[in-house]
Amino acid sequence: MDKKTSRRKFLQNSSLAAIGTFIGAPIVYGKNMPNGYIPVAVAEEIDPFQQFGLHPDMKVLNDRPWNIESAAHLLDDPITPADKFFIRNNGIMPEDIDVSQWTLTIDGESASQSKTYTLRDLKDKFRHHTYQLALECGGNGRSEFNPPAKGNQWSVGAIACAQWTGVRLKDILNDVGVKNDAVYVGFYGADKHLSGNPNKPAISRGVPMWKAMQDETIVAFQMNGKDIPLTHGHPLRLVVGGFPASASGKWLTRLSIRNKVHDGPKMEAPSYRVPCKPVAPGEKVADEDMCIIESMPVKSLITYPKTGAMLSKGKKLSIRGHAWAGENKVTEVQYSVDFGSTWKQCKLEAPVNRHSWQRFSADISLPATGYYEVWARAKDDQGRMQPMVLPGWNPKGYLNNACHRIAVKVK
Ligand SMILES: Nc1nc2c(c(=O)[nH]1)N[C@H]1C(S)=C(S)[C@@H](COP(=O)(O)O)O[C@H]1N2
Ligand SMILES: [Mo]
Repeated sequence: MDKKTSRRKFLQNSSLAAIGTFIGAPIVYGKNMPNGYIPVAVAEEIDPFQQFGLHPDMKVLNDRPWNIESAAHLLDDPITPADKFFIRNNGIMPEDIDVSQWTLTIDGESASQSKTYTLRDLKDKFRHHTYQLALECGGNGRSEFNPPAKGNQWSVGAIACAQWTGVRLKDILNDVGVKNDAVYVGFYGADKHLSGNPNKPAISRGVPMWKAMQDETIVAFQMNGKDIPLTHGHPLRLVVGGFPASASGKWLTRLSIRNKVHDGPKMEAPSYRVPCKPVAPGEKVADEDMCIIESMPVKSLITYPKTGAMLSKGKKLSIRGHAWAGENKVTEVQYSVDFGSTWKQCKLEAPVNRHSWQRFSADISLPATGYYEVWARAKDDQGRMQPMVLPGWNPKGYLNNACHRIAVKVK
C-alpha cells in the first residue's frame, strides 16, 4: 500500500476529530458528512495523473467519482493504451483487492443453479479469447446538447478500443445452465455507491440474452495483454462491445440470469435510455416513453493531426482516424475540406474483429494557404450516416454522433 492509499484508509476508518487533526482544523458540520466521505481537502491530494498513470492531455471531469476523458488526438493508436483510456466511474472503486479470494457468482431466476467460480476456475475451465472491442460511454458528446443535459460533460473522448482477453460469457452461462425463460443478464461489481451504503450498488446494468450469447461478449481478465488496471475493472470485468459501455460491468462479482429485463440501479428509466420517439429540445419525457439504448450509433474521430495543425504550402495533408458503428460495420468514411459542399472517400480498413473500431485515412491536397476545416463522416452497413449537426436531443444527453471536425492552417 503506498503512503497515500494507507492515509486514505486511515481517514476512512477515523473519527471526525482525527480527520480534523489531519486537515488542521475542526470540521464544523462534520456530523452531516456522509459515511465514508473523503473531505475535498484530503481528496485533492490524490493526483489522478500519477495515481492512475494517465497521459498529461487527459481531462478530469469529476473527482468523486472519478470521470476522466481522453481526446481525439490521444486516440490515434490502433489499440488504445491504458494511459489514454477514458475512466467512467459511478461509485467508489474497490480497494485492496485480493485476487486469490476473488469470485464470480452466477445466479438469478433463469439460472438452472447458482454457481461460484474463482478466478482460477474461470481461467482453467474455459477457453481464452482475445478481441479488440470499442467501448463508448452512452453520454459521449453530451457537452454539446442544448438545452444542456445533466451529467459528465463529455466532449469526444469517452471512447476507447483496447484488446481484451477473457472467457466467453456464453461459455460460463452454458456451464451454469440457462432456463428457457431467460431474458436478460445483469451484472454486479465490487465498487461502492457514493452514499457508502453497502447494500446499494453504484450501478447494475445488463444486456439481453442475444447479446450475452454473442461470441465477442466476454468476461475479461486482461487488457492489452496485462492485468486489467484497477480503474478499468481489475481483476475481472464484462466487456460488451457495440453497446453503451455502461453494460461492461467492472470489478465483476456477480451475474444474474433474469427472467425479465434486469432492474438494477441505472437500468431503469431514464438512465441510459432515449425517447422511443423523437422529441423537441427541452421537452419532458415520461419514463414509460424512454427506451433502453442497445447498439451505439455510427461515429468517427479524426485522430491525426491534432486540431490546430500547421502545414507547409505544397505538402499533402495526411489524416487518419477511427470509425465504429455499434452492432454494425462501417462501410464508408468520407471527408470534406469545404464545409461539407463536396465529399471524398477515405481509405477504410476492415475491423480486426466484430465490434472493433476501423482505421480510416486520406491524403488531402489543399489548394491555397489559409484556414481549413477537415470534416469526417462515417456510414454503416445499414446505410445510416453520421449527421453534420447534433442528432436528436434527449433528456439525458446520450448518443451524440455528430461528425467530428478539426482545424488546419496552411502557411
Ligand atoms: N462496476 C461498475 N462498472 C461500470 C461502471 C461503474 O461505475 N461501476 N461504469 C460503467 C460506465 S457508465 C462506463 S461508460 C464504463 C467505463 O469503462 P472504463 O472506465 O473502463 O472506461 O464502465 C461501466 N462499468
Ligand atoms: Mo457510461
